[in-house]
Amino acid sequence: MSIYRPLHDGWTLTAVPRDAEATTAPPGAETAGVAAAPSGAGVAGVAGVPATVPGCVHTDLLAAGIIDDPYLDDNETRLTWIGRTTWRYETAFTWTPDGHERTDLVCEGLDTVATVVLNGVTVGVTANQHRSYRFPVRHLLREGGNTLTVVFGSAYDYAEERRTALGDRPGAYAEPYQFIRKMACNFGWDWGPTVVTAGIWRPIGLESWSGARLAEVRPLVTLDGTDGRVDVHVRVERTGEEPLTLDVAVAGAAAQTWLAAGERETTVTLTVPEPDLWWPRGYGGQPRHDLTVRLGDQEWSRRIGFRAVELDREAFGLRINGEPVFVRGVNWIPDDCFPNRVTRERLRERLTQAAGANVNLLRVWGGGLYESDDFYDLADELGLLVWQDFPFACAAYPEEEPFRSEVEAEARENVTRLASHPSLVLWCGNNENIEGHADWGWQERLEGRSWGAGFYYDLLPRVVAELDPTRPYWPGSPYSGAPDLPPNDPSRGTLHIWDVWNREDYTRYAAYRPRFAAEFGFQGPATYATMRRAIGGELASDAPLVLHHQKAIDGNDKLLRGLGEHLPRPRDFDDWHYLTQLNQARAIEFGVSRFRALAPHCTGSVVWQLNDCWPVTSWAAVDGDGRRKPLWYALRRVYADRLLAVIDGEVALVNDSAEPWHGELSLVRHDVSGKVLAEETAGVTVAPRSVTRLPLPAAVADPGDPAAELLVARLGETRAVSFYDEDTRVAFPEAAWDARAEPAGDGYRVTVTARTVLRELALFPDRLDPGARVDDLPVTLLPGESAVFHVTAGNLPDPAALTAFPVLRCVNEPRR
Ligand code: BMA
Repeated sequence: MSIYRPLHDGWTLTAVPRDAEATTAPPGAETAGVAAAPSGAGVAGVAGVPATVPGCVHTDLLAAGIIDDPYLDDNETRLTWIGRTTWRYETAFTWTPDGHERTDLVCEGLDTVATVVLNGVTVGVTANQHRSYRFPVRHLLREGGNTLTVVFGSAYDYAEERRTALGDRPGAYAEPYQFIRKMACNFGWDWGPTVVTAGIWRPIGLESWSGARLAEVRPLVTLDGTDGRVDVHVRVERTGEEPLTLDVAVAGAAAQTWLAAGERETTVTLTVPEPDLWWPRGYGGQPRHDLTVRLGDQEWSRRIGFRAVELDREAFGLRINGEPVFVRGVNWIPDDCFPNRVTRERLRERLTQAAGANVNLLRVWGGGLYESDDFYDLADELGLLVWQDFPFACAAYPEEEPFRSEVEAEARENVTRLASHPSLVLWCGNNENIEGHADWGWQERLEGRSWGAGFYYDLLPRVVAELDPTRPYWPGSPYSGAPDLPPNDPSRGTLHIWDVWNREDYTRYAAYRPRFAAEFGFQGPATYATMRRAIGGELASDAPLVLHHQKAIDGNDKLLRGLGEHLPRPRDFDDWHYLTQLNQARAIEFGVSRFRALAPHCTGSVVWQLNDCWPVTSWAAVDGDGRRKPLWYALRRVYADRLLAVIDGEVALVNDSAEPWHGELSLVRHDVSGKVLAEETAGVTVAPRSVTRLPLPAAVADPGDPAAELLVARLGETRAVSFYDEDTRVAFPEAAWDARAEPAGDGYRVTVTARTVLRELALFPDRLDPGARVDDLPVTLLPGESAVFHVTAGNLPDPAALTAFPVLRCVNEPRR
């Protein structure tokens, strides 16, 4: 029986003064000399701090009260020395011989430039956050007391030294993130702070074993007609040459095989007749089966799902089990700058939020990580497809050593580690590096130096083809299908749309006919409660601390410019917050509804971005404290199975469900007082998984006065209200309503009855209680109509505040 013993206790953390580094720092670090020495006295004093493992320096220093929270105010700016310091983690443990032949020190994740020392002997020197390491240490262990030390050199020193040695490479940011195999966005991004971490970020422990060990299991699952097939590739590590017996079983199928002396690898194929298939959500269930591999008393087990993946490379169309799937996706970034804090519970909450917004795919973006096993396991459970970028983003990457070997090793490890997950349907080479090389002037600056092409076009596809031919590989995003084609061509492959947000009004989305929109986004501030928690002092759009939590170039100017003629100019912070959040939601609703209406020419929409890693104004739908912004509610609407949208004189009926959508389509033109001016009805049937576009009949297409009329379209439960002109030109009456709040269930029920038209009535209960949430927002009401909001909250001292400014708002509310 192998024995695993975590080594998570008794750790301390010490800053190593620069003059003491020579003996402890890994090669490279000592030659750098570029790093500014951090304020000497402070660093020297950091010694013997209790440390959490798995964890990182920032969270340890925070827990010890040595630093202020990097996520609050502008504390970030005073903490840059952490990434430029050498850190020593140390623990002592007792050990007694356990009778096994081998004992390995297993490090599941070291961030990043690490020297691992056991009882004074260096057992490993590593520099890749994306890999795990195993060191045989039996010969170094002592009966009784042992010490384990992991010294982390400065990530900056390492990266800057490689940059000097290999020559600089262009990138979207000045930081040297492409010169170290570490989560790139840790060096700061246009939504993330610069908090360059170090630490033992994943579990570490001792594993003892004898004879043989299951070193690697790589199940490749496909369908063979209606049968499920799994090729289980097994690699063992062994100390002797006795024959080994392997037992493999899944869903009632089982096989036994032997490894003869000297053999270390084998493949067992199991066929399961007509298994229930795993489907993405919205297409069927997510049945999973325990796949077990036994070697003696060791057991490896994962839950697999039977499904097949294909990618139509021309359209960039995903087919699962032969069925084309329109991707309703979101981009995923690391959920915390300190990924060791991202627990399974937190991932469950975030992925459930994605599923709750009717999302069916997460794209794990290349500036982040290969995520944890929990992430993919939850995606399997929830039926969320996963597109995984290899971790390269927004820069030219050097292909010279040590990077070539590091990239190959991390790719091999992670392709193997994630092979069992039915949710994982695509490997992608990088984010925007092919585009950067083609379109952002990199070629001149590279002067012939390597930029990553060898990774994206050769190394990575070879690794995927060798280790996991069941999954498609795509060299990058955006990408048009061949290296010589312009990468960001809307008519081919994947497209990133960033002229909207950076320069153009969001109505420009209408000019695009993408085959697959893999990134497009629009910013909005975090929820009020999140901003209030993270930012002390005055909340004003131009307050220095508010601006510190905005990392995009000219971000706040773009937010204001983006309001265009859609919404009025804000007069104060409350307006700014409400209107820019609303505009974010509208912009994305506008884009997504158009892209969905273009199906099947368009095969997917992946909104930038689902989540945030800290409290910030960003493109996210869920903010850094996990609160849902108005965009989240908009995604839920616009990604619903059934979407009704009025687009350019047509009604688009999108039915992305397995059942036909039929009923009576009602189209009513009103004036802003609610009076019916024209009415049309038509019986419609929209076939499953299809889009029907009907021209608006003239009576409802052409308003008498575009500034004073609106159109209500309805089919069954689905209703859409649209105006004939932008809100800033509509002659809205001043909003009037009757509202009451009463306790209900675990919170309050707020009923609002409109006396006038109420344009996008929304409730923001987090203004009163940071824990309060509302079930839906916004809703446009005509006079006489009512809306009922359910607010989940503790005890509010004054529930009536739920019915008043600034909690309850609409676009045409009375001017204060
Ligand atoms: C794309 C992404 C990210 C970035 C986002 C917003 O380029 O790939 O790098 O955060 O746009 O600018």
